[in-house]
Amino acid sequence: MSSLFPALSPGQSPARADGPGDRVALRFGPRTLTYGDLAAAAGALAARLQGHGRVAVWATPELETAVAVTGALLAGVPAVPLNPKSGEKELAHILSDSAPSLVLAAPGAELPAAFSGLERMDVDVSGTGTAPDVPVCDGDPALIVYTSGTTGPPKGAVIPRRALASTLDALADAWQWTDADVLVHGLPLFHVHGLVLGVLGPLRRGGSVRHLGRFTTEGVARELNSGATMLFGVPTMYHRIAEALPDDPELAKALAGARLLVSGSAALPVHDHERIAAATGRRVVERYGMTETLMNTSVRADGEARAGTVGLPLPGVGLRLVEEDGTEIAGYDGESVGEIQVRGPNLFTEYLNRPDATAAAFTADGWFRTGDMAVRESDGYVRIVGRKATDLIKSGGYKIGAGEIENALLEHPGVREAAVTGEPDADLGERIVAWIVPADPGLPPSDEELADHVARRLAPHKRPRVVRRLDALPRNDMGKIMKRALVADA
Ligand code: MCA
Ligand code: AMP
Repeated sequence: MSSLFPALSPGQSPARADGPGDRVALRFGPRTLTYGDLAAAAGALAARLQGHGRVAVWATPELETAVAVTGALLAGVPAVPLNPKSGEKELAHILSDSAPSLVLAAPGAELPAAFSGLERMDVDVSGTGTAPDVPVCDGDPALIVYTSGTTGPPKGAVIPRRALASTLDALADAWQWTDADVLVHGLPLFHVHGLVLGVLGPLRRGGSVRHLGRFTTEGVARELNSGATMLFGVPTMYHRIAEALPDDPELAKALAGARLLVSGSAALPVHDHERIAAATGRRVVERYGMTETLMNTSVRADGEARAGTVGLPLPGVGLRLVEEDGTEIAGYDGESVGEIQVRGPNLFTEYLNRPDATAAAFTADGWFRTGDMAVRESDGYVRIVGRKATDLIKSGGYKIGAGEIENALLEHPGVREAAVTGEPDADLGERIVAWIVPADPGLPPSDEELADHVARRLAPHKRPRVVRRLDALPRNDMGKIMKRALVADA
């Protein structure tokens, strides 16, 4: 197949007056790499990675992560991005499930004990070398990204090279995304949004990305006011922007001057969309995706950004709404709710080591079941109205399985029973609520202790923000916890 990154191939860089190799590809704080630098550093790394099966990447929000993943892709070696804040249980699971042959990390990065025994390779962003000419097929695995389900530990979605290429090219078409674009974002680099769209996207276009290290409204304003053209964020980030806008004229000016503001990973509340539009004259464009499918729909740059809608299926993506009994909903009536099912070159190939889960994720005729419920408006726009599984929580744009947190809570000696739900939160979309029955009612574990316990075992973003203590959990005749009763009583 053709190269994932034409701008990194010798002699094929986009023809621009400023010389292709001298153009800035990546900027993380004060550190930058031009396309020439990146070709040399990722090329050198790719040469060192030859012959490796699968490599883990300690995905800190730094240049090294971008070089590591680019180098692995140039070498045809699948990369497994890891959350550098993953707790011991989560990390142990991902490492044993994905069985990487080494871990790539920034020099000086401290790796937890879970890595002992695994070879470490430091990423040298000033390395010089040439990527080997390796034969790759478009169905070859490019990334393995771990994603939570309702129960059990996260599953590794195997994302092929063709999915990266097709989703990024479809977005280029929808967003008129070119090598002239300079993207700003502060998203984490161990998920599809920040890594695939936010780093590999600009590199595939031959444009640039400025990563903020961590999201702040000040950083967004500074970059959009000094040459950046696009912003990517999760709704929590746009909520914080909407909150800051009334007192921040620099931020309002920055957003007003941007070419494109894009939100995804969760629903952008209509209130935040409208507040941003009123303060800046700009409407945020929503796109809808999933780790397993990359991007499915988007509002186009030249289309109408209607609050609460995620636009039209992207080029190449087949999308249908299906009723509970499998009947397809043909009409675009804005009312009939069905599950979104998709197919196309943007899809993952399998869950690593989980043929059962892979089979269950697809219909007999090959469509992927997203679990998201939607309607289609008269012009075909998709409006997402909910999710099939109440045990999946979207908090800060992260998908979090209730079962995973319940299992972690039950491992705490002070917890006898546990149930986890999500409840509406203006900032996070949903916040994680832990309902627990203490082992000793006279000495219940504190909120902080349980939050720390989950953060240490799984990840900080999976920690409960609220803990409620009960004498017993409501159960039906079969002994199953009735979560709806919990939420109703709150
Ligand atoms: C707090 N912290 C703790 C604890 N309490 N650490 C350990 N133990 C504790 N008990 C730390 C956190 O680690 C963090 O550290 C800091 O306190 C703040 O944490 P938190 O409140 O959770 O974060 P926040 O500031 O509220 O973060 C909001 C956020 C974040 C920036 C919007 O949620 C975020 O980055 N979301 C992006 C999610 C995303 O990219 N999803 C894409 C997946 P420190 O201060 O050091 O950070 S979905 C996807 O990819 C699909 C394809 C799609 O459609 O996009
Ligand atoms: P993840 O599995 O973490 O990749 O998250 C994918 C899920 O995020 C989807 O199944 C949707 O539920 C949700 N999602 C992503 N983008 C949007 C959006 N623009 N609006 C509503 N939900 C979204």
